[in-house]
Amino acid sequence: MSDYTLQCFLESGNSYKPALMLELCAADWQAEWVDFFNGKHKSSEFRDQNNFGEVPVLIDHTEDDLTISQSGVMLYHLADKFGKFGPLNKAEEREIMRWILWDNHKLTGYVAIWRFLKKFLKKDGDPETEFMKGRAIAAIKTLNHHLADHKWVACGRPTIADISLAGYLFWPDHIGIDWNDFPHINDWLTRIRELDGWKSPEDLLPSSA
Ligand SMILES: N[C@@H](CCC(=O)N[C@@H](CS)C(=O)NCC(=O)O)C(=O)O
Repeated sequence: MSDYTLQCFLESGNSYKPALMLELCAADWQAEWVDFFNGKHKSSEFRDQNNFGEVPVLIDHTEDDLTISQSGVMLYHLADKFGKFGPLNKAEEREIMRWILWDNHKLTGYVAIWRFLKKFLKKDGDPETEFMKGRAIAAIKTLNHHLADHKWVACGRPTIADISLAGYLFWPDHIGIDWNDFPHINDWLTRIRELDGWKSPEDLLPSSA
């Protein structure tokens, strides 16, 4: 058995976050596909391990099958386990957490729903899609502005904050965004792609197709 099991599916940027972290840390891990589009994540069996009924879930077999939900908590756990991409002091911890919380609420929180409505539910142009798009673009502008004078988001090196924020951003075609319009995000995504061990979501996660 591998050291870690990640319950996940390809279409999920939230799954990609811990998957990329596991890969960048050269962890011994396996993906376990969740049949999200048929509602597996809402089954009582799934909710027994994650009461939120959300994907991903990480199981750490090196710690008595410790089961973790929320990608941000997984990232902190893995940073701690591998001594990589994490904070080196309390000030860095606060800064990384600030960005991960903002990501979950304002960036991923809106980009993921915008993409879901547009790409999977084919509701492009509907009022709720337009609302999500407006909120997502506002967050994207904030990130682009910050990256104008920061190579990495939270500290002077890549951290789990970068991994979290980038979760959905390698799919610009799914939302019809052109990163050339947000050049600092474009350059930052290139830097992430250049990290040793980087792989795309398609290379890491099992597809529902
Ligand atoms: N903040 C959570 C978000 C997880 C999440 O919303 N996952 C989606 C799939 S990508 C999900 O399971 N949605 C089902 C729902 O919201 O009920 C995390 O980072 O793990």
